[in-house]
Amino acid sequence: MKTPIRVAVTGAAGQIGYSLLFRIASGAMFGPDQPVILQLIEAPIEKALKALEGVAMELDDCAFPLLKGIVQTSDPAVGFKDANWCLLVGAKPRGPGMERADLLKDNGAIFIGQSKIIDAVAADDARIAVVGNPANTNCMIAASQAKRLPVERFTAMVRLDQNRAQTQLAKKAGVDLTAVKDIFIYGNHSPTMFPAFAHATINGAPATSVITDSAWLQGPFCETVGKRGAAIIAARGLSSAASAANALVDHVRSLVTPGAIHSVAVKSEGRYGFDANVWAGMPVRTTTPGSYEVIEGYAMDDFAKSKIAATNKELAEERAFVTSMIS
Ligand code: NAX
Repeated sequence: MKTPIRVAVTGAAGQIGYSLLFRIASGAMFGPDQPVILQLIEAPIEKALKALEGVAMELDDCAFPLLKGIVQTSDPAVGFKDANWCLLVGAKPRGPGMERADLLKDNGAIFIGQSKIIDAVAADDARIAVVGNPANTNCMIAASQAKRLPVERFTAMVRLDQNRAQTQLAKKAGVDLTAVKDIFIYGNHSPTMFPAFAHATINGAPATSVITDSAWLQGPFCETVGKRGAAIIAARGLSSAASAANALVDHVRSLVTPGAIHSVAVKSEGRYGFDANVWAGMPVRTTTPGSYEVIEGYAMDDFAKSKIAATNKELAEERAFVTSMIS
């Protein structure tokens, strides 16, 4: 039997957690022959820990053959101990009347604390994937605290946006979803993100030669993808959860599958016109399990450049709000 992978998940009793944990335990994230141990971390709140107990009971009741253990804790030092993957889903939500800067600072404190502990106690090969919003900046903050773990191990999720964009292109073209390839998300996981349709292909042809309505691509397409989270809240009364959990399964699965090409928010290092120190969505190719290289060289036209400039501006502003916390 393979050695189990230890997967730490924060916010484990939340909405996303409730869709995510069962997929991990069933083998969807790491494959059908890879055992896992779930290390579930919740905020030190009685109600959350009680709910976590219930989730762990349900995991038990699924009798997943690959699930070799469940840790339940509110202590990150316990939850992140020897973890190979740290999935940072838990975050403070934006409350009524709360300023964006305050949200960034409150979450900054959480991600600084968690990252210091991850850096101290997680496995040597630990990888960190951030979902809790604002995901890109939380990831940047977490990476800023790492002394042992290299920064490229810290990624934030833009895969939900990629999946949304893929579906919208397929619907517009009237083709099967699998016909759409190479649609990548640049920038922030926020309405400013840019789904770079000019590089996408549909049945191997440029998407722009199949969908010739450029006003739709530049307008409603970008808007629908960017504002999809708000549309789900308006319809469901709750934010995206199952699709977000599914996207995290895809994010990690692609990162452990050599050759996979997908969108991930990584340290920009100045690529594609982003500030060097922000975490921005861009295309990557997985090299070895857990490692990737950024795919460079996609040409950007003036429209793409203006979209990237806008999302970069937002990321730079978010970084500026928290600079004093991380320097
Ligand atoms: P919920 O509010 O249902 O769950 C969050 C859970 O995190 C709660 O159970 C809470 O007790 C826990 N938590 C809070 N602080 C914690 C801490 N310091 N340590 C451990 N646990 C902690 O939210 P949910 O719908 O599950 O969403 C989680 C996060 O994902 C939110 O920040 C949300 O905005 C973000 N999202 C990110 C997406 C992305 O694509 N990057 C898409 C979906 C989602 O909106």
